[in-house]
Amino acid sequence: MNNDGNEQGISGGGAVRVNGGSASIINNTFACNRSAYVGTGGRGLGGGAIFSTGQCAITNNVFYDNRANNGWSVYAVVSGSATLSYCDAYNPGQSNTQANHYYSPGSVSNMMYSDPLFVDPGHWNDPGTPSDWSDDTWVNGDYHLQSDSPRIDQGTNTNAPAEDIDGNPRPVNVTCDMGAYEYMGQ
Ligand SMILES: [Ca+2]
Ligand SMILES: [Ca+2]
Repeated sequence: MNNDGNEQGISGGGAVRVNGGSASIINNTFACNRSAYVGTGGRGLGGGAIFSTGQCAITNNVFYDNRANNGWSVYAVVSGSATLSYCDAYNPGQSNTQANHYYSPGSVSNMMYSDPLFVDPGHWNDPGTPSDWSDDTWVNGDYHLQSDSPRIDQGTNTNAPAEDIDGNPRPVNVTCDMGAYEYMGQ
């Protein structure tokens, strides 16, 4: 799954909202999703890419430039209910910390917080009104990994889909990459 350029202004979860139950979210690329919810009393929730009230296993994903008041990448409503492993979370020009990207997760392991080096990151065009997202327009990108991407061979093979989003066999070079696209080499 490749989620880019979504906007959610109602209750959080710019790309994915898990309402209770359980979900496995594996080998996705979430880019430039935005959750702008501000609730009663101005208290915003968040989850720029994922907002969950259930049990989530979140593995081998790349989160890039997702925005929210809390949990730029993931907001877990039930404290400790998200198991995060082998993911990269990066917002250009921001302080890329676990606390900024993941609100109230459970276990967090094998995480990275640096530029995944996409071929061409998509972006929002803003006509000079940065506080208003409603007038921005989305420009598609190319989320294949560059040859020197630090996300190549950094995922886990456990439970990873046997094909990437292009239908190519995964893994290449023994170990799965993070994100929706396995790097195919030359
Ligand atoms: Ca704007
Ligand atoms: Ca690989």
